[in-house]
Amino acid sequence: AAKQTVIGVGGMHCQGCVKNVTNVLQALPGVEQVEVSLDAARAVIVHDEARVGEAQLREAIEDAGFDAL
Ligand code: 9UX
Repeated sequence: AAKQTVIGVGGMHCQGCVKNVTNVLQALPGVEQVEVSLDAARAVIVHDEARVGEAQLREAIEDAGFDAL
């Protein structure tokens, strides 16, 4: 089932960071839609929770060098 998860993202300083976070999240199988906001410092992700869970989303953000809050 598709689920929407909101994760705070720390350490983004420009639209390049936004693009980087967006790309690493979109690369995960099961991720269907990603919206990352620099102003709100958060990522809104629609994903198939049977394929990818919140822990993996957080891990991808951290692995890209940002803080999943
Ligand atoms: Mo912007 Mo972010 O120059 O990792 S890309 S600070």
